[in-house]
Amino acid sequence: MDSMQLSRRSFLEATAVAGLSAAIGRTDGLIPSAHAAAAPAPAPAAGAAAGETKIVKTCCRACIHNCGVLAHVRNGRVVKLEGNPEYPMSKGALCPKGLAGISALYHPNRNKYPLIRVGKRGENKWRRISWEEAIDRIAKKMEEVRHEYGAESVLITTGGGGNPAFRGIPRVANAFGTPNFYEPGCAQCYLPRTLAFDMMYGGPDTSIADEKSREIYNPNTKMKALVLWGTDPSYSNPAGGGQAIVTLRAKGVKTVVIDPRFIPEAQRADVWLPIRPGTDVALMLGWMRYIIDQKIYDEDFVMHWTNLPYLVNVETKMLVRAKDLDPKGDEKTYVVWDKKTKSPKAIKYPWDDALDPELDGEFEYQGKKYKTGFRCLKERVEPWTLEATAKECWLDPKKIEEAIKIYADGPSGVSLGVATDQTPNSVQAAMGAVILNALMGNVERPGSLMQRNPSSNVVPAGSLATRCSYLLPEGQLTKRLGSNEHKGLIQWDAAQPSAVLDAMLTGKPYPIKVWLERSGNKFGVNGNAGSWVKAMEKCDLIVHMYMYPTSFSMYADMLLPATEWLETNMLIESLNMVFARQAVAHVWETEDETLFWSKLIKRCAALGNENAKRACDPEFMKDDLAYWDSMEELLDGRLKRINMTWKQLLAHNPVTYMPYDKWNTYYVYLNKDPKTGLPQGFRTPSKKLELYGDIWITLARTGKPYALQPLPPASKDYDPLPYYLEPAENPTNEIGREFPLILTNGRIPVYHHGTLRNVPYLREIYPVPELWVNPVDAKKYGVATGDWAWIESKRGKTRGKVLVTEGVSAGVLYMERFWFPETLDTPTHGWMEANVNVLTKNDPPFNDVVGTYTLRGIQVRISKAEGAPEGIWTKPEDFKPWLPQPTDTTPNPKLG
Ligand SMILES: Nc1nc2c(c(=O)[nH]1)N[C@H]1C(S)=C(S)[C@@H](COP(=O)(O)OP(=O)(O)OC[C@H]3O[C@@H](n4cnc5c(=O)[nH]c(N)nc54)[C@H](O)[C@@H]3O)O[C@H]1N2
Ligand SMILES: Nc1nc2c(c(=O)[nH]1)N[C@H]1C(S)=C(S)[C@@H](COP(=O)(O)OP(=O)(O)OC[C@H]3O[C@@H](n4cnc5c(=O)[nH]c(N)nc54)[C@H](O)[C@@H]3O)O[C@H]1N2
Ligand code: SF4
Ligand SMILES: [Mo]
Repeated sequence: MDSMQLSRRSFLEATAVAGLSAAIGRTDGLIPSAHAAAAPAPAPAAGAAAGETKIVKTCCRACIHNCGVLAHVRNGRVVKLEGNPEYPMSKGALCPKGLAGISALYHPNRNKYPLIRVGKRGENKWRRISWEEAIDRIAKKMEEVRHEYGAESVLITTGGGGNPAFRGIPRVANAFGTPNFYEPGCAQCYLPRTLAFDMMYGGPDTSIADEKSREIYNPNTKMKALVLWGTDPSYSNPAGGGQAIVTLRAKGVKTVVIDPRFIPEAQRADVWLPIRPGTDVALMLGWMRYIIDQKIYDEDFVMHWTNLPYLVNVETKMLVRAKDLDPKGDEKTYVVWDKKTKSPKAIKYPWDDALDPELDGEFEYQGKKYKTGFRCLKERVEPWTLEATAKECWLDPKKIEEAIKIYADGPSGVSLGVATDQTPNSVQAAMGAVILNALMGNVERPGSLMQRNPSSNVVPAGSLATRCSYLLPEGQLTKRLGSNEHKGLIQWDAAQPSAVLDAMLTGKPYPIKVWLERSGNKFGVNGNAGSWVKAMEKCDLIVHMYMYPTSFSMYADMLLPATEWLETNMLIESLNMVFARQAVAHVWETEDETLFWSKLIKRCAALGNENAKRACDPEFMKDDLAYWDSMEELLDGRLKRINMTWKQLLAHNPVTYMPYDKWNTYYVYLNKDPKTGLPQGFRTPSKKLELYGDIWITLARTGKPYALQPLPPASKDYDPLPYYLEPAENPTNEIGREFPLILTNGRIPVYHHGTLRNVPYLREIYPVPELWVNPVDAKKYGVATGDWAWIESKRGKTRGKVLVTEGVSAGVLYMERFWFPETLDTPTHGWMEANVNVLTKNDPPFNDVVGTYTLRGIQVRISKAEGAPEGIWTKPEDFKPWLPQPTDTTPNPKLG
């Protein structure tokens, strides 16, 4: 990288003058001069004498994590950040994104006031308005659209990565009356895993990057092996996340890494499997086949605690219930094949010693055909010998075998990351991860990753405002775009982005007239980003709430200034502790979005929206909390669950709500259910792990267990077992002839999704996206390290800076998403130059259960480019205008 060759000193010299030049972003162009980058004498922080430094405990939020921070505040200004050693996951570490907090807070190009567009869309000309006027205009337009087209013509979206009010967004949508909410993660991030683990286990998934698999933080873990499947903890975890894995290795834990890219974890792994992108489910089926074939599964656990011995009706694919054998039989009791009597027998929960169930078999009884769940699984994995698997996944069969053997010597666990969520195999991969963990008995025992630890419940799903899908008016759920076909989306109350896009473009089944968007840069994170431009032209009002303008803002009509994390109050739970993120500064007229949404719903209620009125009524909302007038009211409301107030939490910050040893429980399924005296089992219909899931068929047909009302069936049933779908674009089919290389992506440590590309220090480290090319392909396509190359897919063309490396296999390329805040004002609006999401695919095939499209593993071609995209900044001195500026510290009476 060019910038890496410049010394640190030359960078500082180049930027030293920046404090003098109060550069004003274009968004300030029409703001009265009195408000432009003024720097009045700042007020001292409360409780500190002028000049004295006060250290305030807070928590970071520059990514989806919440690492503990000690913020040093002097004269009302944050002057230094360091890690808080009390935070159990990061233990005092902060990563570059967190350390960039000061630059982000005092960035000269923040959104400072609500702005309304005055020029044409894309001209980047704005006029300042008051919050009052902004909320009034938005609410009136929403109500107008509701009357004219229906509430469903309003779309509300957010970002998956990092929005602390995440669950509050579908709540707002439902309170207004629209079923249409989406975020660019969801079916492409985490939902496939939360869904499969919830359906099949009734407990959390094993994503390390989502702070599950908490056994990795247990200093006395009994873990012997860890499989990192499409996850990259060194880059994606709480700060020092790589350290947690290093510590495990130092204790002798062996690791297997399944990743096309030679990430830090791969470098230290016992076995690295550089899998062909998009083929993970084939590899999983291969692992299952080996485990079954070699009989190395935990037979006792599989027999007693999974539903694999239960009988399946071959014709209907449904599990057999006692009532199917005998009309007087129970609907919730399942059936096994009893070896003693050679007949199907209802088996009482949790077990019946009088029976001798067959695990693996196929039977005919009274004219009906039955198989055990185990037999169905065995048949499903039959084609996937080590050789067949290796061929499909571009791996060495011996290495696959070595990896399985490491995993099989448990206790161990498969941690599944986001990689597999980003292909149409998404839910199948997550089902595969449940099955692999369960076959080896790696469930709720010491050293395994699937655990149900208690929670304080003050921040369910990491969000202050809970989801309240019951607020959605009757009949609206069936109108949600895409979620009737892909009913798994209902778990997150979400629409499918591709179906939303279709409605926007065609006006069918109804048009989208208003779009409220609160996250960073949808052009950086949505698949096939370019497909949204035409669709957006059809919206009457597009509002963007964020901390600074992004490419998305250039297509919007109103910009609202959101608070940075150093300006926000929030409750954080980490393991057995609760922390406060507290505002340590406030600049300009930025507002916490949680308050903004509340005001918006209250205004809609005042304009006569009956549905919104219910959401503001404490009698109706009860424990789900009616919309609030201040952050403190909301925070106090949530903290009631641990008998605290926000002020008390701040006085004790952090609090340990349960001793670690009590929190760190195992074998929850064996706890006695006080009502029955029997083990409580898992939170599934059978109380067993549902590895053969007829629940998937029921979901497709009715929306159960997530829909509050029965829904019409999807066009086809979902499969009760994982199946492998070859990537639709692949090197061996027609498209592969034109676009021979496979492109995939994954996290880089210094940015969070589309964020922070405006922070000079981070752009110094990683100024432009690297395109990783294997030496074989570099030679073939005539590119060398440092060259710019064109990358083209069926959908578009963009550039990346070549890094020739054996860190990816021949035939595979790697590049991460990027956009350039410095070219917002050019016709590219910053998102076209070097962005993998110009290339990715958002059309079918989709994952049947949740509608996932393809972000990883698409076909592309490369060729040498003449040079860098025009206008982008690559040298440290280019970033001068963006160094933190002296800033107006505005007291905000609304902050608690
Ligand atoms: N620094 C940083 N941290 C982040 C984020 C960020 O943007 N930046 N985002 C946060 C969010 S929202 C998420 S979802 C998590 C995700 O965090 P992780 O689950 O750890 O996922 P990634 O690092 O995106 O991807 C993991 C690995 O998948 C590899 N990969 C690519 N294609 C394939 C494939 O087909 N199969 C397999 N097996 N591997 C493949 C990539 O090379 C990458 O190393 O990170 C969170 N943390
Ligand atoms: N090609 C490709 N595309 C991808 C992915 C990939 O790996 N490859 N990853 C997908 C995944 S896993 C995800 S989760 C999505 C992420 O997509 P998004 O989440 O939409 O990404 P951003 O808009 O960058 O993230 C929103 C940002 O909002 C910021 N934020 C934090 N707090 C607040 C707040 O209080 N108010 C406001 N207004 N903003 C706040 C955070 O810094 C957060 O990162 O992208 C998806 N897109
Ligand atoms: S990992 Fe980094 S950005 Fe994320 S919360 Fe921790 S310090 Fe902040
Ligand atoms: Mo994500």
